[in-house]
Amino acid sequence: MTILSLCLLVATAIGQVQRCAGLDPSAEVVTSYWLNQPIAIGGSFYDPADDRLYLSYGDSPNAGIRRYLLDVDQQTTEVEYLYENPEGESGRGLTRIGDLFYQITYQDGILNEFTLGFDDDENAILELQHQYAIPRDDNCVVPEGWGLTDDETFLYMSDGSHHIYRINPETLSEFDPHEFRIIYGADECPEDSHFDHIYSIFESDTGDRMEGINELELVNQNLYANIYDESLETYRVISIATEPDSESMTIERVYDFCLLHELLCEELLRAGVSTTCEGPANLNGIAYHNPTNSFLLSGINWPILFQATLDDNLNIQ
Ligand SMILES: [Ca+2]
Repeated sequence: MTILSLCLLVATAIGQVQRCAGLDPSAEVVTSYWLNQPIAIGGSFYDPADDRLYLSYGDSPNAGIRRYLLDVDQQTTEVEYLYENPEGESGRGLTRIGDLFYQITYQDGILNEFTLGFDDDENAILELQHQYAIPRDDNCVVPEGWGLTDDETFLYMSDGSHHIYRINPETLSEFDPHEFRIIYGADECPEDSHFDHIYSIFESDTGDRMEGINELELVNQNLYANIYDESLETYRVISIATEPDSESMTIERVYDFCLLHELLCEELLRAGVSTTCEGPANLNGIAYHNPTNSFLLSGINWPILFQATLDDNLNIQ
């Protein structure tokens, strides 16, 4: 798919779909890539250190972590299989601080910590170093694991509510995964578990809570998040200017990427993969691509990864 054909597809899609108003004027689809196999993406980030896109995916017992090399010319990807989660763990948010990779899992409440290594055949793998419990707040909320990102010091986790939880990785050893597994959903909470900080996210125009905070990406103090709702047709990405220790944060901008789903349908029809344009919907997975100051966006079981610029004035280093 060329940039020109993408432009034509944009025009076609706008004409055909009434409910989709098109891209935010500041957003532009740059290109796209075929994934070799659609997966239920739960979290993603791009690592400039090795020029790879890392994806955490799947529900138990088919969860894991893969990484992809993007072929700009062929608009394809080359995949490496880094880790398979054991049964009981569903892959959600994924990020890296220094040499450590972190994956949050879903309702089992586990934060996995890995280092990158190699197997006997010199294939890259993620080696599990520790498992921690997701810490809980003082009000005895027991969050699920949804999105995960970092600012190179702290982890930031979402749980599908209007909260974002800041976690200091240096305190993770205080959280016992076995304790968490046993009392998940119980009425009593331990007194020694807490988050470093909890943010509440509100809509700027109404002041309402923004529920469904999903996959996260923190870029230069701007926090981006996919928004989930039960309609399974949500394509919104919000941006928030973070203030480190404020208790509440207001959404600065909402990007509607419904057009990406229309582009996806067009490509599936063109490739003969689908004859109905029905199928995968929800946008999920947002990763900042440093070399091009753009974002890599995909969805749950989308076979295509889109690359888009969101804002001209991010001025990201
Ligand atoms: Ca991300």
